Amino acid sequence: MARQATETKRTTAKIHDQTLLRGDGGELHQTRAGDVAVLTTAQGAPVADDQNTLRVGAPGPSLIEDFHFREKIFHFDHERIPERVVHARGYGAHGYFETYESLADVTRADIFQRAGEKTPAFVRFSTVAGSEGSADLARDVRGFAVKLYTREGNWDIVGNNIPVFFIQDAIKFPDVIHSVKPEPDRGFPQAQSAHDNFWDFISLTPESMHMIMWVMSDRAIPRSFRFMEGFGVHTFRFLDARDESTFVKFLWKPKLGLQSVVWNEAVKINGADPDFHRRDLWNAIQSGNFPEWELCVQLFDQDFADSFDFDVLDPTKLIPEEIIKPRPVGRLVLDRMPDNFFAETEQVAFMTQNVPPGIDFSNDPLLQGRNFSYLDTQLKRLGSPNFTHIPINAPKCPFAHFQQDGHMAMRNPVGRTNYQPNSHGEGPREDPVRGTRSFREPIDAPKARLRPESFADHYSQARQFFLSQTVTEQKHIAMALTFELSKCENPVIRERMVAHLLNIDEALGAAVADKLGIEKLPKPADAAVPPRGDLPASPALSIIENGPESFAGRKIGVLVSNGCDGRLLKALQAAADKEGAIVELVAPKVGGVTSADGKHLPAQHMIDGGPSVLFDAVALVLSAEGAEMLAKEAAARDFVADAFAHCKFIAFSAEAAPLFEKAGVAPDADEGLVPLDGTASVTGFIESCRKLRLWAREAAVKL
Ligand code: HDD
Repeated sequence: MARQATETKRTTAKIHDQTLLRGDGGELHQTRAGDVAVLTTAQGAPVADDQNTLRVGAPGPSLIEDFHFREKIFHFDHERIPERVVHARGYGAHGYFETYESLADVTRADIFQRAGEKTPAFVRFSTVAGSEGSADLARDVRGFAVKLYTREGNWDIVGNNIPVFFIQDAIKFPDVIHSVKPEPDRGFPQAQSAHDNFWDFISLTPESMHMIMWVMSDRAIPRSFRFMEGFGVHTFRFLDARDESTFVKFLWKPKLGLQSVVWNEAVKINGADPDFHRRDLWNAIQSGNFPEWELCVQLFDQDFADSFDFDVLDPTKLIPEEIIKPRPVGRLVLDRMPDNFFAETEQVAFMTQNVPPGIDFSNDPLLQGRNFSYLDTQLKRLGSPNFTHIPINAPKCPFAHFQQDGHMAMRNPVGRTNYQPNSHGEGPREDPVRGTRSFREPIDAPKARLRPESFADHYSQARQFFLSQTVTEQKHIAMALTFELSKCENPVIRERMVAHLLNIDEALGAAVADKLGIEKLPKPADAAVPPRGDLPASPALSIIENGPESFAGRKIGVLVSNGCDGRLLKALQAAADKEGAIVELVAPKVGGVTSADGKHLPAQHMIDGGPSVLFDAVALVLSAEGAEMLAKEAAARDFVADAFAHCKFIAFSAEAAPLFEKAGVAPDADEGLVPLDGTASVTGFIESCRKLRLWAREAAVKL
């Protein structure tokens, strides 16, 4: 029996005024009807029905002539581009760099010529090992890539939040990355270094030991991108107007100080909010709390390089800040989120070889290899040599060249001339004065596959890093190593790692071995050269020693219930505002609570979706019934127990006692538990929070 086709009810805008709208890249075409844009195909044809394919009867076979359907599905089928082979998961923001003072005495780089000059910037933070959809709090290095759109071309500082690297020669990069990525036969683990392949490679690669100390420290589980340092890692060169060279290392220092989470917290954050770092940056920028970093430089000459204990071209070594004090030369402010994640954050192409005149490379073999790899990878990922035509990658200064054609060419040379020299008198020419020049370094050396002997000490700086940590941080390193190695199935790998640790610090090696159930300590690993004696501790290497001066930019989660003390909450909010901290309410139900004085208080979280791991400190402002009721809920008990176990400061109204009891926390256990007995006590609580954590509690909670 023939079926009656149902005519779909739809709104078709009447077109009064056809205006052609062009996006930045000229790629968007929309016809407009008054204020209502009419849906069109990519060719610009208005669409009448976007709900049903064109078919014969209903139901019936679809017609190949349905060009709208074909175009829509064709485009959808091709939406994905290859994710970055490393640093796939990332998040970016726009901002600017402001130069503090002229550095004309050391570099002719235009960005450093004029005090107060503002240069547009785009920054992408990332994890290294995980896929694009992996969780933010993986234990991993964080990428810190900065693109500065200078008046003399784009300058990319493609750095990490760790100042050293796993390997000394770029030829080993595929190996270290293969080893950390999911194992090829089974396709797991995702975004984790805790598996045999990684530790197998590492334990066979002693040059990675310094980096391993950093990656096993809390640096690898940062609380926020906003509270991380960034490092250019390699030694670069500044060149002045006469092409005289000064060596330079680049460091980014966050204005809000350093902060990390603890591992037990990281694991829970990944479940509660896998986008924790993204959301944090988004919220901060959208609410006008623009994160800021100072760019610092460590400047030194060849004499220093010759006299320093280690080779300045070895990317597994750093120059302690106590030896060369970083000099602040400008600030980076992130103040705008991209309009579109894919167009900007995904398509941005960072390349170490993007340097403007006045900045040059050193012979660091890792940097030399990177300069090849970053251009190559963009062709694979973005699909065309014209990736510089994408607005996020295009320079913002005038540019002129004869590169033409290729896939997706958006701009080609205009006119007859597409070569030079030419006799038409057209087109751009080189400028030996303004143009990029390299440092004229005389090199007289054999062509060979060599590793400098000066790169051979793999343990001294690893030990220096370890000894520069507070006792708390040292403990976290031991716990991280134990956890990671406990996930290795092969005992040989575990023992081989312990043999390296014994060279870094005997007590560390013994503690890890004990937890791993290794009864007889292995012989310390053979070192290529005997490690130096103890190097002086460098306090700059500790996170705890370099925390914030205030609680600004941090977040307090307040567990509230119906009938709670509204005045106390108001006082807490006022004190937090004064400090520059954020308060979010966590309530038993979506929608919020009503305080004792009858006011409705909207909450940002329901208790099951707002665990205490999402906050830097917590408060419990409850009525007696509220506390009784919440004491029966696992999520509320965990809220308190976790905040306590993670050494957070906890403020509470007297009525909260039953919840404490059921959570197994004594309300007078230590000074990190702050009773709120009036509005004055609120100020004391906020002041305590400046320390971020009560580390003294850690021994008691046995994290
Ligand atoms: Fe790399 C991406 C940082 C060594 C090859 N790298 C990439 C990103 C960062 C770094 C932050 C992400 C950029 C973005 O957000 O788009 N990489 C580093 C640092 C290194 C380092 C600090 C050592 C000091 N990298 C390194 C080596 C090689 C690469 C030795 C290859 C020989 N890196 C790449 C790459 C990536 C990349 C494959 C992937 C996506 C991309 O470049 O654009 O080319």
